[in-house]
Amino acid sequence: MDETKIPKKLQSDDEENISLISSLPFDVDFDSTKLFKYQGCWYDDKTLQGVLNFQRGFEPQDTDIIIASFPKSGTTWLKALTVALLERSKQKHSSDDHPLLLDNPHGLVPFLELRLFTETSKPDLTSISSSPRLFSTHVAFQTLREALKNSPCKIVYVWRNVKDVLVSFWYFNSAKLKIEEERSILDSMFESFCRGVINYGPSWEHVLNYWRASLEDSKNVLFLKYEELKTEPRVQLKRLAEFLDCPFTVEEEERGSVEEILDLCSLRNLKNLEINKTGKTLRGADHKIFFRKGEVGDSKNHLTPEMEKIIDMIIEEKFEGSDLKF
Ligand code: PAP
Repeated sequence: MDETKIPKKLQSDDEENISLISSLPFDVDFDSTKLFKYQGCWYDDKTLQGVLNFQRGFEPQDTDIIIASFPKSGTTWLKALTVALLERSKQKHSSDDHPLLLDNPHGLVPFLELRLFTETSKPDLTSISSSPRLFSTHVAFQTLREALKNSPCKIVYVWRNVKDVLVSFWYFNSAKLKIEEERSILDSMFESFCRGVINYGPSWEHVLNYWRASLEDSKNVLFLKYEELKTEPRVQLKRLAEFLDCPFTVEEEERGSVEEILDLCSLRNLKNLEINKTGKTLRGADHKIFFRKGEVGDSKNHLTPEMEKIIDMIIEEKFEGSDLKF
C-alpha cells in the first residue's frame, strides 16, 4: 500500500506503538508466537497494538458498561445475559427480533482491543446505538483502568477455574484452526499457562487484579464466577441486574422474566440458534466455536492428575491471602 494513502493518525498510532512494543520484554508461547509484556500482562503484537490504541484513544462515557474476562472464562454467556437484561427496558420485541436472535453475543458487544481499536486509536463509534454502550475486553485491569481515565463506567468481570479455561482454550484453538485436538498442543499450552506466558496471562494475575478492584470499588466493579453462574443462575443474574441498575421488579419475577432470560441465554438455546450455527464474527471465526459443553470440571477428562496437581499448586500459592478458590 502506498504510504501516503494511510491516514495520518493511523501512521502515527502505528509508529508510536511499534516503538513502544520494541522496547518491551518478550517471550514466546506454546505455538512460538512472540508475546510482549505490557503493564504486567503478555500480549501478542497485534493484540497489543489494539490495546495501545484503546488506551490512547478511548473516550469513555460514564454510562458505558464493560464486560471483562480472561479468555474462555464465560465471556459469551455474560455478554448474552447483559444484552438480555438491558433489552427489558426497550420497546417490546416480537418473538423473532430480539438482538440475540439476530447476532452472536460478540457481534452485539464488541471487543475494544480486538475489534474496535485494532487499527486506530480513533475509530468511529457513532454507529453504536445501544444505550448504555456495551463493550468488552480481555485486557488486564490496570490497563483498562488507564483507558477509562477515571470515568465511572461499570465493569463486570467473569472468572473461571483455570483448568477448565485451559481445556476450553485448547478446543477453541483447534476449532478455529479447523484441526483435530492434538494432545501435544494441550501439553504445550499447559506449559505456557503454568509459566503465565500466554496471551493476556498470567491468568491468576488477571483474576486477582479484577478481584481487588471489585473489593475497592464494588459500586463499579462486579466480580462473577462462571461456576456460580452455573450452580445458582437466578441469584447471580439478579446480582448482575442490580449492579447494572436494572433490578427485576416483583411483577417481572412473578411473570418469570428471570427464567426467561436464563433460558434465552442458556448454552443449549444459543448454540441452536441459526445465527450461531451458521454465522461468523467480523474476524472470520465461526460463531459456533464459542459454544461447546460449558461443563464445570471438564478438564478432568483431559488433564492428567499430575497436570491438575501442578496447576492446583500454582493457583494455591498465587491466591494465598485472597479468599478465591476454584
Ligand atoms: P471467549 O473469551 O473467546 O469469548 P468464552 O465465551 O469466555 O470465550 O468461553 C467459551 C466457553 O464458554 C466454552 O466453554 P467450554 O469450552 O468449556 O464448553 C463455552 O461452551 C462456554 N459457553 C458459551 N456460551 C455459554 C452459555 N450460554 N452458558 C454456559 N457456558 C457457555
